[in-house]
Amino acid sequence: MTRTDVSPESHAGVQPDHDALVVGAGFAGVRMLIELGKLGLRGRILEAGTAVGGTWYWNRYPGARTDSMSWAYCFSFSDEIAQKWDWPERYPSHDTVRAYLDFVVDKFGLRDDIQFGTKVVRAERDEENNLWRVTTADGEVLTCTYFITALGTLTEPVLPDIAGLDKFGGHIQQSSRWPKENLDLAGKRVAIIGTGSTGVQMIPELAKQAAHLTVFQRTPNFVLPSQNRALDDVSRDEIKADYPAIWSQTRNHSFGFPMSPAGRVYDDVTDAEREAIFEEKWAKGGFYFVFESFDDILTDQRSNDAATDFIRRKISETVKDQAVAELLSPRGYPLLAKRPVIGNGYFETYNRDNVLLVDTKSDPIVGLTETGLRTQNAEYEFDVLVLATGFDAATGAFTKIDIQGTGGSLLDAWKEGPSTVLGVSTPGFPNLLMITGPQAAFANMPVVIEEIVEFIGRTLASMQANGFERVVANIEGAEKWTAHTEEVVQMSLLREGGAVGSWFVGANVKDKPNKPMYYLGGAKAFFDECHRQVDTEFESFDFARSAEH
Ligand code: NA7
Repeated sequence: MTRTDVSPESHAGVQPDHDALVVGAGFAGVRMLIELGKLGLRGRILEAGTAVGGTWYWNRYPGARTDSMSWAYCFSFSDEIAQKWDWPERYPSHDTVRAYLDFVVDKFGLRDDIQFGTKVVRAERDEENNLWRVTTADGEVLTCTYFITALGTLTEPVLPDIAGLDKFGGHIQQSSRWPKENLDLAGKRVAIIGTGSTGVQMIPELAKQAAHLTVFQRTPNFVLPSQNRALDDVSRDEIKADYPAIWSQTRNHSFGFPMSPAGRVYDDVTDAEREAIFEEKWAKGGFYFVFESFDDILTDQRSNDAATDFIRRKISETVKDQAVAELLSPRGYPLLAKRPVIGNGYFETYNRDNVLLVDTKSDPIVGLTETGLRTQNAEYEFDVLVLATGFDAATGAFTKIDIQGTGGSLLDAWKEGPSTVLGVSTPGFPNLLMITGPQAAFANMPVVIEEIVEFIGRTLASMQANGFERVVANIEGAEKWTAHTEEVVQMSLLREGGAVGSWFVGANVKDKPNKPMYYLGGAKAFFDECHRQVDTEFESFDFARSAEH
């Protein structure tokens, strides 16, 4: 860490309107506003949508729900909230998550500090006055000392590079822009491109609503059953009594889940025991299959192969038509090289008479037509096309704001890939603080968000105590963190993600540098590094104060 005193002339005395402007009213923005309040700082959220929710404001497609258990998909900082809020289901739907965030906003009286319908398009650093000048799409200009991004990591959709998208005469609906008033699909022929987490959640619901559903699949995914269920009062009371243990588990788990390590590896058990363990975790549902079965799934190919064999057998048992089951069975890449997908009756949906699976690997898409889609070997007609083709992960949202730092734009700075400390700060952009910026941990997001917000809070508190006004990641710190994010990917089976187009490593977007977009060394290691930064007086950051202090 370096500490600099800035000459008096450089503190010209232009006062910012706000101590902090926060972009985005999802978990990150809301939690940040609360933290700023604790520090006595004047914060304001600028949010493009008309309500809180962040990713859950935009992703309201049929079937949208979290893949994390509700009791761990929430804030831990307020016991009152934890005790007063009742989760209706094991995995909350998008509207439940929005309701939860509304509840938090009202409980803390934050609504007046959120400016809805406000899209930020530019943020320019004024170094001389130590402020950021933030411009909205309506032309409003606001100023702040700290420009804090809470943009979400899967925000900017990627549209497929398919010929004739403009030729299609029916309706095209991108999944994360689903209309609030919903789409009436009754009696319609619907098609969907994309079988990632979004497509897998949506497909069973679309199949129920539409007259016919055609699914265009390019790469089959390892889909684990959620085993979602309603929670009754007894389970809710148990959860509420258990919160201290839940928080302790989430903070110590590699992916921020309230789970314990399996405590065993591949060689510890016989084949029959292994089968029984997989069976039990499959029945338990969701990520338990991955994180509570064997601790070497990510590092021992045999362990990974055993898990993937088991999943393929489950697909074959569930789907009646074995040709369809085979098309749905992932092969040639390890479990976790792509983010595993959690489904709700996904494979069962292919037993319906009104669902058709088209494999676009063996019969590639040629383009859209006026009435549907043509592949090399066939033509399909439909009225509505749903695009669930993914996101420009981690950096995508930053490309939509023209962020100008001391030496130029953020886009230029990240041309070869992002370089940050903990995804929080990047050299050349003083007082730009990012909550889950690129290279932050990938894990259960509310848990990661809360740690990062608390880390930013500790940084700002330390600055207040020492009279500092500027903070920025130093180049050495950013280089070190970037090298470490790459190193951990190489050390695990995640290194195979690039070959299968994983958005973890930017491989799903044309011309994007194939660099880790997240820190994949585990949430616990990430949190430890946050704490180590505090303990070393923020060794990867530089601070400056005005000479007036
Ligand atoms: P994903 O996981 O990136 O999935 C996108 C899907 O779209 C995936 O199946 C892609 O196939 C498919 N895709 C993309 N472009 C095409 C084209 N041109 N043709 C055919 N298929 C295509 O995004 P999601 O929204 O589902 O999930 C993102 C995260 O949101 C999720 O993990 C949760 O954290 C929430 P591919 O696999 O590339 O062959």
